[in-house]
Amino acid sequence: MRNRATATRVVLIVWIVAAVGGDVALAFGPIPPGQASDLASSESLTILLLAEAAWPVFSAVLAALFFTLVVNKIAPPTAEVSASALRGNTRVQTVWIVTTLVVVLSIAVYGTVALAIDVPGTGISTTSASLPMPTSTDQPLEVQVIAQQWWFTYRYPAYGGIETAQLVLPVNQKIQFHVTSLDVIHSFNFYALGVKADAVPLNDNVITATPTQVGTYRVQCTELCGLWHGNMADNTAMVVSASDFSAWIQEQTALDAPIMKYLPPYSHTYSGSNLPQPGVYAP
Ligand SMILES: [Cu+2]
Repeated sequence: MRNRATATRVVLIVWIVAAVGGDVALAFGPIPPGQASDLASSESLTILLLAEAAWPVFSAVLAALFFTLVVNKIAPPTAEVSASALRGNTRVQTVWIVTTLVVVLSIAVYGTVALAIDVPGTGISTTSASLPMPTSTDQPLEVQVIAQQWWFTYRYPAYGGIETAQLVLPVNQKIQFHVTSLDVIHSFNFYALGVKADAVPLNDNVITATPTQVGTYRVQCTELCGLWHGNMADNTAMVVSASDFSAWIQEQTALDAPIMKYLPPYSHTYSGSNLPQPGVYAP
């Protein structure tokens, strides 16, 4: 019986150390998707908070499992214990109800507030914004993502609607992605920016994020879209300085000049005669 009391205490202490230690480690560990945009940062914060709330519960379950399988085996209780031991045990009931209430209500309040107020980057809408204006950093730069079997192309309506095969974005500029598809359902995933949006034909899916770290990133399709879905990824998406961005835009504008007359006018969705056909480009 004494062994049992000691073992209970040891399991309890190990659980407290694991719960606190794990939560501290989480706070300092790298949490996906990272800090490459305001949206990614807010997603990382949400994941961190959920993990911080879940880890003590998860480690308590492991501790209880250990107690049941090991301690009960080595130092069995003298009398049979059943759930009836909880009846009338006000302390256990209070701790149980208050703890779960606090955990669940905190997560609910945080989630509701984060959704209700426009936390930078969480603004996701399916309504179309008006067509773009020349940009400043507080005014979003519209960038269209056009998915098609099996590649993404991008259009920059603020710069004459040029179309490119590579995604380049200016750092610290609010980007309003408009995601659409020309054929089947795809999904645009710019993981590092925390941006993931379905690309659906005849739909304009809008998601906003401000990239905050210059770098080279991966974008990929995350919706099975046919034979070469697995190849629908690009490791050369870039976030660059404002001056590098305007140099790149100028370069692309020059490259696109000969084919601009074949491009359909910029639109939030493409269909029918507005849908670019390969034959159009034939000389
Ligand atoms: Cu795809």
